[in-house]
Amino acid sequence: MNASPKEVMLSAVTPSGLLTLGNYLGALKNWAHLQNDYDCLFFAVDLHAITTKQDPKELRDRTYRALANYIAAGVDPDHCTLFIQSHVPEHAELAWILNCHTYMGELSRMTQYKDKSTKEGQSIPVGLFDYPVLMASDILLYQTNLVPVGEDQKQHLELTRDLAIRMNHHFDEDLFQVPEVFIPPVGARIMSLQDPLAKMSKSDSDPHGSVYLSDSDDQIRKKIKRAVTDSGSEIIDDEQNKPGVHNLLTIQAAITGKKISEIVTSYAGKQYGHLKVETAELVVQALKPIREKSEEMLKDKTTLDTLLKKGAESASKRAAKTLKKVQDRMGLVLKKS
Ligand code: ATP
Ligand code: LTN
Repeated sequence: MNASPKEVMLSAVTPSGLLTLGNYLGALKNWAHLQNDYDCLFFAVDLHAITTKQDPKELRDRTYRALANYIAAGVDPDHCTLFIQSHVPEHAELAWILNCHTYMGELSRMTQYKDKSTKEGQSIPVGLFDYPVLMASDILLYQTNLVPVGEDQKQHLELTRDLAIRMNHHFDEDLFQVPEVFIPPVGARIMSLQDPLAKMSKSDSDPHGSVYLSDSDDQIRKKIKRAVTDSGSEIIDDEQNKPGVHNLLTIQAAITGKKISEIVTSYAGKQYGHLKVETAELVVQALKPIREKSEEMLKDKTTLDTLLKKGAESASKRAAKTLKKVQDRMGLVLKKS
């Protein structure tokens, strides 16, 4: 008897900057953890990256770097499909179709769009507004069951689910799998080291707010030592009144798997300085192997290129199947093979 096929898990990071500790704890670490139980697809969303201004050389380098980071963080390229979004043109094609079923009102309500468009001023690219539709396409093309992401992506996932349900209603219930979101219980929202009320983000203009996966041990130590903490000196977990301390405790909990309460107890009678030094050492130990393996892979991109070619071919076959089904149900005439 055949074992039943594994459910599909899919996720992606935008190569719009160097990946951060937030990307690792909120996303990559969980991908590696969950990958054995699922049929996995992980990719770098370069078409999402260009919704904000990108330097062409940096975009290319960061796209490779993101994929090297995935593998270095534990994603197994022999068991997962790894690829670059723009290598699979079906993503942009299905996005167009989904556009025709998405309402301006729903996209206007997206928090990420509202935040980013404030920064962009008058010249807001249409692509930035449409970003969540391309993301829905990424997910629905593969009949995805589970999408592991950080807290900030929850709203985009809700839109993806709404679109799947809407399209299934119009064109028959089995058109799209309605995906579930997986948000890690700890680490889903790592905050900036300089502003513990703002999310740590790879496109933050202040490099001191984020620990990058490419930072040296010393850079990591310095950034965490300079982290903004709160008034007082007692180490307690109080997100409202001590968001800086809460952030450091969360980072420790996400790395070690320990409960925050357990970590707090171990700091009884100690100062913020202890918390910072020990958090820094945990981060250094967690990121060192990832940085070293990534640099090794990036020295010669031949292996990565071979792997990405194989990944794109396999992803394309799967994506084409869904796209054809959608086109056919909608009444588009299929090209004869
Ligand atoms: P940008 O600053 O370019 O918007 P970002 O750093 O927010 O980027 P994304 O590419 O948007 O990163 O996110 C990739 C994945 O990492 C998503 O699953 C997202 O939820 C997760 N993630 C991003 N930032 C954090 C964070 N600070 N804490 C936890 N998870 C995060
Ligand atoms: N918008 C996501 C990146 C992303 C994604 C996806 C995540 C694009 N397509 C599909 C999961 C599944 C972000 O994290 N900024």
